[in-house]
Amino acid sequence: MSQKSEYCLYYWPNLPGRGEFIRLALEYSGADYVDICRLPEKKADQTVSMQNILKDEAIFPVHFAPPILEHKGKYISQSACILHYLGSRLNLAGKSEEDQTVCLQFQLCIADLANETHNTHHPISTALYYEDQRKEAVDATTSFLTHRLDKWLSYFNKAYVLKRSHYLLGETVSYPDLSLFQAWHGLLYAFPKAMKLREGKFPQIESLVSKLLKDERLLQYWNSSRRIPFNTSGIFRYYKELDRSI
Ligand SMILES: N[C@@H](CCC(=O)N[C@@H](CS)C(=O)NCC(=O)O)C(=O)O
Repeated sequence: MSQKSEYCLYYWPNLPGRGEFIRLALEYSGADYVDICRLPEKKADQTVSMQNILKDEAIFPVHFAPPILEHKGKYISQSACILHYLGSRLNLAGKSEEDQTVCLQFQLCIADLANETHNTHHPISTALYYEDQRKEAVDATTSFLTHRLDKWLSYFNKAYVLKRSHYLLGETVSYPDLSLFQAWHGLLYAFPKAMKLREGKFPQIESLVSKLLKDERLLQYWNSSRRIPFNTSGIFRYYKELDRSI
């Protein structure tokens, strides 16, 4: 165990990215955790320790990329898998196995949306800089906004319509609610013009977001310096040339 907190999150220190889906669940539930790469005293060293986990052949299973969660001496990666693991432990995945499966399915869809959004600014390769694929990024963004954004938002919205509730599982907040909240804000940040055109078109998502924005458990974190604002790193980035009225 790297430290004394119950959970330890390894993720890049300066971007919300996929780590934010995990942070939101940990924060909302008041879990005892440390965001290890953001510890002020050892930021650089801890990022190296994260990279060492990825290289360590003594760790099974092997891990491909952050976010990585450490709990009780074991490591877990893949954001949806981490949240599935945390969901029942943090009381954020309903009460039954069926609820847990619903949460995981929904979270995997959010992970797919995250990948597609990332592809808008990195359509050629994640190994290249944005600046090396700017032209293609405009085409990829046009296609995403034209063909995919409404399809995804309609899908998420429909789940809440069918449940007739503010929350995916009905009564209480589950981790995919928090992730959708984050994704919605990410889309508003990355594509303000396109999202403006969609104002009022996905009322259930908007109602989830406004409900959560009144929830003290979330607000304490949302307004704190622990939350990393969106920026031009990570999944949801703002680039003027990709901000299209489509
Ligand atoms: N499907 C994975 C994606 C993980 C991922 O792409 N992580 C990024 C940061 S958000 C990374 O550091 N990738 C390094 C790489 O792919 O080489 C998840 O949801 O956790």
